Amino acid sequence: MRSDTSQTIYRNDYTPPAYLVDTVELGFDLDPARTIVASRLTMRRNPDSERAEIELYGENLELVALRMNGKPLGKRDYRIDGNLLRIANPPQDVTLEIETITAPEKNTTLNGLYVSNGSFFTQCEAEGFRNITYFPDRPDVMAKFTVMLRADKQKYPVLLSNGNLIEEGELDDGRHFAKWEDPFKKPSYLFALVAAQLVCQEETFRLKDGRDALLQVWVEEGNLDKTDYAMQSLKNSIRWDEERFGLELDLDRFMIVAVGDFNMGAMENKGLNIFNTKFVLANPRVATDVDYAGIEAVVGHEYFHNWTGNRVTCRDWFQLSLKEGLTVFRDQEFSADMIGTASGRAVTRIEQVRTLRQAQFPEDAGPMAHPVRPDSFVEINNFYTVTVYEKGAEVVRMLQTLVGRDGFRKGMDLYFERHDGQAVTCDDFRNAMADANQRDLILFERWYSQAGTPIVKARTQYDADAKTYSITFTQSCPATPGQPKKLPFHIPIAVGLLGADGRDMPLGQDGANGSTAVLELTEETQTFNFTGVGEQPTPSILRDFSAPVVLEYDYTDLELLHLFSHDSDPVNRWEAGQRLAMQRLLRLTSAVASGGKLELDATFIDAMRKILTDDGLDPSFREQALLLPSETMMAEQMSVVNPQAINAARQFVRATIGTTLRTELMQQYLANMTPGEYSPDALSAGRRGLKNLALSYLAAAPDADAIELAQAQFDNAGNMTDRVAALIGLIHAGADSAAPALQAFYADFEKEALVVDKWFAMQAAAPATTVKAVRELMKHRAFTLKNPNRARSLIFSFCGANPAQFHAPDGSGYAFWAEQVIALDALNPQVASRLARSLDRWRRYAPALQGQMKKALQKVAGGKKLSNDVREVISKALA
Ligand code: 0A1
Ligand code: ZN
Repeated sequence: MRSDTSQTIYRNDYTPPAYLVDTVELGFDLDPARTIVASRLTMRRNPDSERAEIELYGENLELVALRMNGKPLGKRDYRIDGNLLRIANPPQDVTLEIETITAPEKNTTLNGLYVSNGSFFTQCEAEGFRNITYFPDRPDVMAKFTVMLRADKQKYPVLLSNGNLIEEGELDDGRHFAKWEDPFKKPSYLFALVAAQLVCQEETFRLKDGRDALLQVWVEEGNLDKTDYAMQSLKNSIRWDEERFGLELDLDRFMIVAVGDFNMGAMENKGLNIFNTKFVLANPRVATDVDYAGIEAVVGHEYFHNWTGNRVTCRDWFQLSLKEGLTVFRDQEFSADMIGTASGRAVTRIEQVRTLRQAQFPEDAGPMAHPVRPDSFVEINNFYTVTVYEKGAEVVRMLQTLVGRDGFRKGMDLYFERHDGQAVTCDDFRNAMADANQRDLILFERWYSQAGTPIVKARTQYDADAKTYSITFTQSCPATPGQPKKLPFHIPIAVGLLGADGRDMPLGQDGANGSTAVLELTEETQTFNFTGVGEQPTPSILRDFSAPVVLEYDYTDLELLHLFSHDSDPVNRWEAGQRLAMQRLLRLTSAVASGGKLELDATFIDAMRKILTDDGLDPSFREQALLLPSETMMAEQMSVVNPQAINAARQFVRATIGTTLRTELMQQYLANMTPGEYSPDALSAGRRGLKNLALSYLAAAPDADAIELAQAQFDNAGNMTDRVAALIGLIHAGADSAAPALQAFYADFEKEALVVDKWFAMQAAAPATTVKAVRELMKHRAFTLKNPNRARSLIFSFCGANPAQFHAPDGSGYAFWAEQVIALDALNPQVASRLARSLDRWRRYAPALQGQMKKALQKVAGGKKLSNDVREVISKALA
């Protein structure tokens, strides 16, 4: 039974719950076909509500019994309307007893209680708990949970839930039980249970206040050799939160459980984090440097939610960024601090900027554009977006820039002092920051309420006689759905001025400290003056990417080259290189389209050579500086997107770099080998990154030497990072040895699901892989749509990471996409709905492609049993 609940929900319609829940006792008799859930709720009227009605949400449940204060309720005592069960005019204090039945083995949505590889898991955010039992399933209802689990002991030896284990024992018929109690009140979306055949790595860890906590990482038996890094990351996270924010683990026990079927990355359930295996399992044989970094970030992220999300939670789902933006910011800072070095910090910042441009800016300019705090939604699961997460983190970062690092800490302290144990709003967070720092942050609210990426245009003027330099900024923001006009944003713009010698000039400007000034733009147009400027400077604007905006400034090539060589701010140094590259890539794209001659100037090549060979720079920074803007980023710069021309232009630049810098690339390849035992530390990973980028440029202009190099690396690789890089090199070079290498790779790793995912993903993204080839790969025995990681590895990778093939002029890519969205939707709407977003930007393509895309969108829209998830995305795309 899928109830029709496809109405739009508005933020302004929020009303407090009529009844609050103090305690929840849950009893589970776990059975894959028929799980019986008994719930006992103690409830009381909410003094802050006028309404006298109990409202419980329930979906896909069989209601067996309902009792209020001991008396069975009959059909006349309550109403069920779609997913809402209402009891009118109940007494002041109520004890409800509810018995329901669900069939976890039939649940392919991975939302609520489900079975993965024979074991039970739950996923309750955002509204999954209502698939387990009837409950006021909204985040502002916080209650204390006690959970009794009963299950077959042999099949499910491990029984876990939130909080502390208070009792366990045997039952009849080979069953056993475990009783768990969570001492903290929490919203239902943080509930979790696991009943499984798992083993754990565990450790006791001394907290700052002297208490000992038990830390556990639970995995399937064969994976116990892959838990070290997750455990280490967990310990680092606990220490970091104690030191940076004075926040301690509030439980005696903290568990991480890995599951192979999971819709997202991981989930911060109180004391029982459930993770996609992708973000837990690692050893050098199966995981890449990127995987290791992902594990550190996600383990940190979920752990940090314990305070930003769990102790202080969201009043309603429109406030999602309250916990997500803040927690992403915290995990970003954690990862940066773990690296330690200044340029390592900058590299993490550069990667964040890349994600914003690659994914968030396009979202903010497309049909699903929404504010960091949305005003409405049909399906909340569609709003776990890069805007809520990554732009949300940028908004928090700007607050830190405005009030300073110490001021930010004061604001956080006040936030917890005021709101611990509460469900609150984004305004509450901003007010804590403002009040702790006596700052006016009223205008700053617009970052939460207005969608779209602001455009900041800069003009500069130098007066040699007066030795003054002025920068005039003008801001605007494109219209987004439902928001035709925008008001000015409060934008912190960090600025430095470089002299001809490449050094920072001391800044004579109010508020400047040292060589970088944070200018606060709050109006549409504002001019800032610098005094005592002895020579015409080169402006370095938006240092450290101080705001998520598009900066337009007419830099000359000479100025960009100057910044690329000298800017003391590594992020802007990188940015100058990106601008140089982007100008050329766009010019070449037009040349490809018009059949013009393709040429790359020596100036650009020389600049790349200089960075590549500058041994004074960290390898990881050099890698970033040499990476070209992606095809998606290029597409965002064009008024009419031509995917094949973009691809050809970018390939031309890559091949030209590969040819003209051959000697230097080879030198760097050899100089950055990391012999000896593998270590995922930032320095070694940076060296591997630069070495493998060199390899990829060499393979972009393949000669026998390059192919031999890739083959040798593939054959001798001592870790997955090098193995994958070599294999991609062979595939992209179109080498004859690519097919046997792929075969060997599969044979070596067929038992490692996460590596098989890589095997599919590499092929899906390869330039020569056509729609037809993807359809063939779908027939492979290891392929299944039911496992989200597997579906993502092949289908999402093709639709997202292979634009030239996906946008095949005959529309075959789109027809494939429509089929897969429909097929996935029947199994798992959340996953289908993410794939449905692939055509968000369809209106920006040439008319012929647009027509094909529209047809595919309409085909999906015509689907009879479409989920709310997919329907919302598709109807917004077509609107
Ligand atoms: N809160 C989790 C993300 C998450 C969201 C929804 C999920 O299921 C629909 C699962 C996880 C996080 O931010 O890590
Ligand atoms: Zn999160």
